[in-house]
Amino acid sequence: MTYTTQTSAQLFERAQQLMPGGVNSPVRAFRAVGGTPLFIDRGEGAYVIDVDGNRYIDYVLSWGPLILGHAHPAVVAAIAAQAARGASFGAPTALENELAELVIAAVPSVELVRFVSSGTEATMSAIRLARAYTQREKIIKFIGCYHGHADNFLVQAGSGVATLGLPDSPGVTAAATSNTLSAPFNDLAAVEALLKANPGQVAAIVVEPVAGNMGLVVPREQFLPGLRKLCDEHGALLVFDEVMTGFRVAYGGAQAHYGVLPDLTCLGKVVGGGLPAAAYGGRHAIMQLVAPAGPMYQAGTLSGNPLAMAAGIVALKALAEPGVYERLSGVTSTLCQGFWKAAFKAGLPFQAAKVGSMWGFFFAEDEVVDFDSAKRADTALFKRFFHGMLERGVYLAPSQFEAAFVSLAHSDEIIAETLQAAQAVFASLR
Ligand code: KE4
Repeated sequence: MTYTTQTSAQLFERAQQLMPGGVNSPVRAFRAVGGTPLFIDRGEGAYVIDVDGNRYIDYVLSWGPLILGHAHPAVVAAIAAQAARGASFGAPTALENELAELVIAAVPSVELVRFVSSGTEATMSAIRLARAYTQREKIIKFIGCYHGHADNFLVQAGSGVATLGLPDSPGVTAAATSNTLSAPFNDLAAVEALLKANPGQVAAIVVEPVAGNMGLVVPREQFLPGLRKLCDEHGALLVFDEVMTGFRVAYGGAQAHYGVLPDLTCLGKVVGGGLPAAAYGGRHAIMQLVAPAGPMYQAGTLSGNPLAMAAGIVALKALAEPGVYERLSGVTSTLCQGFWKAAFKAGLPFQAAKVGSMWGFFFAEDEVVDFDSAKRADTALFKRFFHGMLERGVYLAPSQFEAAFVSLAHSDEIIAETLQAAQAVFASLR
C-alpha cells in the first residue's frame, strides 16, 4: 500500500510549484545526473520502494543516518512509544541524559555534549565556541569539505555546493567569509603557511577527518596527526566534523579509528537514529563556555527532543554490540573490491576507497587526494553508471561529490546482487 497513486514524475511536477527546485535539499533533485528524482514511499531494511512500486537497494541511506537499515523494528518501536508520551516538551528529559552518556562513553575526546537538530547547527556552534574560547576570529577549512550551510562555511564547499558548481553561494556576504581561510585537503604545508601568515589569529582548523562531500577522500597517513601538531603549535583548536564519520567509520568515530583526538567534535546523522538530532562536544574546559554554563550563546527549540533521543539511544546501543563494525567494514570491503575488479575488467579508469562502512568511487586514472583531483574525475561516466545501476535496482547517491554507505541490513546476498548489477553496467560503459 503506498500513500499516493501519483507517480514520481507527477509528484515532482507539482513539487516544483510548491518548493524551490521541488525538493527540500538541493542534492536530492538529481541535477547532477539528470532525470526525475525518485519519490520514496517507504524503506525496508536495505531497500527503498518508490511511489511507482520500484524497489532499490539503497546505498544513500538518507546520506548516512540509516546505519541499521530502514524502519528498524526496535527504532520504530522506540519512536512510537515515545510519541505516545509526547513528542517534545522544551524541557529536560531523562532521554537526553541517556543519549549523552552513550555519546560521551563512545567518543574519546568528548566530556560534555550539547544536542542540536542538524549538522549545520553543530558545526556553526562549534566554530562560535572555538572563537569564544580562543578569542580569535579566523578559521581554516578545506576545499571540497562541507560543514553545512552556515555562511562562514560556504567557501569552496563540497556536497551540494560542489554538485551545483556553486563555489560561493549568493547571499553570503564578504564579511561572513572574510575570516574563513581555505587549504587543499591533505596539504599540511598549505595549512602551516596559513597559520604562519595569520599568527595568533586562527581560532580553529575544521576538517572532515574522512572527506565525504567531494566523493570519498581518505586522509593521508600523516594528515590528521599533522593537523593536531599544528594546532598545538599555533594555539588553534582542532575541530573534527564527524557529522558523517561519527558512529559510521567506527563506534568512536574517525578520532577512534585514526587515534587523533580533536578539541571539539561535531556529530549528526547516525546519532539521531534517522531523526533530526546532532551534537557538538569536547573537554569540560571548552564546553563550560556554552550557555547557560558560560557566556557563549546557542539554543534550539527542538534540541534534544525526546523522539530523536529515543531513536538515537536505540541506534547507538545496537551499534555497541560486539562485531557490528567488523561486519559493516567487511561487507563494504567486498563491495568496493567487487566494484574495482568489474571496472578494471571493463578497462575503465576507476578509483574506489572505503573507511568502515563509508565508501566511494571515482571514474579517474589517478588516486583522488583532494578536491582538484576529485574534479578531474569523469562525471559524465558517473552519470551513465548511476542511471545504469538505478535501472538495475541499485540506488546510489545522485552526485559524484557524495559518499556512499552500507547498513547492517545489507546482507551478503544483497551485496552479491549489487555486484552483479555493477558488472553488467561497467561492461556496458566500455
Ligand atoms: P545537516 O545540516 O545537513 O544535518 O549536516 C550538514 C553536514 C555537516 N557536516 C558534514 C560532514 C556533512 O556531510 C553534512 C551534511 N551532509 C550532506 C550530504 N553530503 C547532507 C545531504 C544534504 O545536504 O541533503
